[in-house]
Amino acid sequence: MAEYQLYCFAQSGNAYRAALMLNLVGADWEPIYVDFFKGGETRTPKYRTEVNEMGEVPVLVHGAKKLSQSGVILTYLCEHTGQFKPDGEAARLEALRWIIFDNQKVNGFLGPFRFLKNFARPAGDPAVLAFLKGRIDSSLAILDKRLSKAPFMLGDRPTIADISLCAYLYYPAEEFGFDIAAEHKNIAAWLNRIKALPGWAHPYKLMPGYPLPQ
Ligand SMILES: N[C@@H](CCC(=O)N[C@@H](CS)C(=O)NCC(=O)O)C(=O)O
Repeated sequence: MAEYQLYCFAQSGNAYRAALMLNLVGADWEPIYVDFFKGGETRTPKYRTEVNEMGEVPVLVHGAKKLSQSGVILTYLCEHTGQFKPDGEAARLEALRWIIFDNQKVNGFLGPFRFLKNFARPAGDPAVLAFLKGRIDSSLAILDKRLSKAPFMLGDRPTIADISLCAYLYYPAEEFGFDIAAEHKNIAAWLNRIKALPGWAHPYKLMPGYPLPQ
C-alpha cells in the first residue's frame, strides 16, 4: 500500500489541489476513486460515516490520520515535507488568506459554475450562471492583478497558496464556456510556471474517472 491515499475523482478541482501537491512533493500516493457522478457516493451514509462527515472529496489518509478540506491537506503536507511551505508567520498567514479567498471566491465559484454548465442535467438556470460568472470575473481580475507583481502568489517561489489556486484552472476552456488563460495574461504566465514544475500533471491524468462513461 502507498504511504498516502487520496479519495478523489478526475473532475474535482478541489481534489486536484491535494493530488497536485502529492505529485509535486514526490509522495508515494495512490488515488481511491469516489463515484460522485453516477453513484452519488459522497451523499451516502456510508461515505459520511466512514470517510468524511462533510460529504466531500478530497480526503487524505496518512496512516491513522484522515484529513479533509484541501487547505488543511495542503497545510499538513507542506509541514510534513517542508516543500511549498510559506516561510515564517507573516507568509503562513498570507498563504492562508489567499487559500480562504480561493475556496470562497475563486475556485469556490468556478467549481459550481462548471458543474452547472457542464455536468448538471438539466443544466443550471441561466440566471444562476450569470450571477456566478459575475463573481468569477471579479475574483479572477483580483488574482490576475496580484500575479502582475511577482511570479508566484507570495513572491519568487511557489507555495501552497499557488497550489490551492490551481484547482479548476487547468480544465479545458470548453467546460466553462470561457477561456481563463486567454483572458488573463498574468494568470496564464503563472499557470505555465506551475506547469513547468517537476511532477506537474493535468487533473485528468492524475486522478481516476476520466472520461465519464456516456
Ligand atoms: N472547500 C472544500 C471543497 C470540497 C468540495 O466541494 N468537493 C466537492 C467535489 S469538487 C464534493 O465533494 N462535493 C460533494 C457533494 O456536493 O456531494 C475543499 O477545498 O476541500
